[in-house]
Amino acid sequence: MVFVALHYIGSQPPVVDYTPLASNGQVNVTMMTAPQTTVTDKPDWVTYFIKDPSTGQFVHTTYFEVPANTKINVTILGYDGCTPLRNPLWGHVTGTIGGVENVSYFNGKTYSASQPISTFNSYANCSVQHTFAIPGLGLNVPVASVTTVQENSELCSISPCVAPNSSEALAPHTVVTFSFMTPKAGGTFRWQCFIPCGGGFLDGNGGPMSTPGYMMGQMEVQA
Ligand SMILES: [Cu+2]
Repeated sequence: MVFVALHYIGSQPPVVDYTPLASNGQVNVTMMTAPQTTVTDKPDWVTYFIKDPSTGQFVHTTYFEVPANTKINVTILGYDGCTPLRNPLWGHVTGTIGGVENVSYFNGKTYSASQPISTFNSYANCSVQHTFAIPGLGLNVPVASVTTVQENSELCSISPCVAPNSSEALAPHTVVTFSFMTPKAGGTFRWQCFIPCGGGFLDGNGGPMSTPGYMMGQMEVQA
């Protein structure tokens, strides 16, 4: 039996602690992107959620903790629709093991086979929804989106998108997986989305883009 605590530090979002679950030098971390945040008082903001491995529930936070010198296997359930990147540079996968992310597309009925992708052209195609980037580690992962107009019009409307006893999990989405190594020394690493996805804010950079718990957060590395 492993107890995983959610740490609360002041008014910060809670920290989902994956450290006790690491074994054989690796640990699995699961996140979700969502087109809205119906569990908060900002229901129209786009957001990330992180899965609490002890309850299986998605917590509204972007703060998580992992051990140092460990392979982090990340799964992002990408439930939001596409938005073009402002800088094509952010369409490149960097800092992951193998230089790729693996993407499976769920069109509402079936999952496609997972395929490795290293570069997205979000201007040419509806292909990216948000990014997961840790600048301090050189990590940049464009989160693939579903690609068709129809899929983008059938997105999940209640977040988190896999609420129990809900049909939301059947909404079109992607499953993005990738791995990276945490550094040998501990520390706090800020991460963020580089898509200006704050709809309704100046340049798209306000609101969820600049508020911890939505499109930016922290990875605490425990030495
Ligand atoms: Cu974003």
